[in-house]
Amino acid sequence: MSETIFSKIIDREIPADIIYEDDLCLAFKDVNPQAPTHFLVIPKKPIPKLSDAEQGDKELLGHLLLVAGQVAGEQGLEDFRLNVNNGAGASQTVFHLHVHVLGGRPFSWPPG
Ligand code: D5M
Repeated sequence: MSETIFSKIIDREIPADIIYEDDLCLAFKDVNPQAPTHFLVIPKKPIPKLSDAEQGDKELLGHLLLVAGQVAGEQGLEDFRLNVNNGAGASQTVFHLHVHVLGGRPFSWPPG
């Protein structure tokens, strides 16, 4: 897979406001926030999009959700929304799997 801007953040080639890191993943503030709190949780493994994940990624995917919830709490969020855009037609622009975590304002349903 070709390198994305998120690989460069993992490799510290470009700066980001990193708020969590472990062996498997990284969380950092979104550069174009859509809510008062908006951060991304990404695997260090370069999976382009959710539909590219395989059975062997099961634990990793669960880990991303657990980290999203944990870091949301650390950021002071009680209510928050997770979002994964899968593919260009779903507004994915960076092809390195990422979970958006948004909070600090009300959210409507269904999403746009
Ligand atoms: O979301 C991709 C998201 O990635 C979008 O909300 C902007 C964010 N982004 C892009 N570049 C950066 C950098 N360098 N730092 C932090 N956040 C970034 P998508 O679901 O693909 O539309």
